[in-house]
Amino acid sequence: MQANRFDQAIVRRPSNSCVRGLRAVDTGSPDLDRFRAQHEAYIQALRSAGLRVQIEPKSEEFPDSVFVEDAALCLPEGAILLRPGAPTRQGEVALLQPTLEEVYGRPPLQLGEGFVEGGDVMLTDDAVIIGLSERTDPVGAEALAKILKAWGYEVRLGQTPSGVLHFKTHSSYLGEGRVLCTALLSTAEVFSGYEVIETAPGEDAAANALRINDRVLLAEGFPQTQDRLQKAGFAVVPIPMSEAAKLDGGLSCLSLRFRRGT
Ligand code: CIR
Repeated sequence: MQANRFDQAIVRRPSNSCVRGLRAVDTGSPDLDRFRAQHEAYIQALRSAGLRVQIEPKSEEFPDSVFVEDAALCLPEGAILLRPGAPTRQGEVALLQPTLEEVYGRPPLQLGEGFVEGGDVMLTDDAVIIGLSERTDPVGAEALAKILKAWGYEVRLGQTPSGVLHFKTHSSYLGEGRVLCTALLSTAEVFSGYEVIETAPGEDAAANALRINDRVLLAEGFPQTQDRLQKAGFAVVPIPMSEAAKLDGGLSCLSLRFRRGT
């Protein structure tokens, strides 16, 4: 299966309330105008990569709801509503339910128990890696693994490094058996069998990249990692991400990407 071949995406506009979004370290709140402009540039980048983008309205009730990736998992076989570990984010799941039902033409499956956030779930060409974290617990990971195994996926459990929000905060699947990740994750057992490309020193925040079809979207401002990816043969598109980054958000968090049918 080609994990990075997509034709659709779902995004949600940033709300005014995003200034109250969760963050591990407060480096200031996002500038709303700049965040909206960067979000628009992100949507355009998805379209340029060939995706039809469904744009959901902003939700003032949920400050972190712009980060749609965490509330659901979308696969060719169907959508799964997840259970975010952050209490303030749990209501985001119900917001996505009607959208996913409409897109797939049937109700999404539900994760019955435990907690999983989509930022901890990495789809590769031959497996799904679930990283245990502060937001994703073993009960949730097992519940998700059960659904995925029934669909024929190999599931690997990994560990999100302590102090790191999500597994994919520090890693991305680049396709063709290659993974981009920080030095912290580069020796992880869960990546055995994959070719690892490390982010450059001081550029950990570049690790949450997005391979979509023929290109890699990379957060702007990480020239050495960009160079490494280009030397490895990838067409890299830099995307401004300063405002989402203030809320610990990266490129993957801002969309659900998928294609219908295998
Ligand atoms: C949070 O802490 O939940 C949000 N402020 C950021 C979520 C980022 N999501 C992701 O990496 N998948």
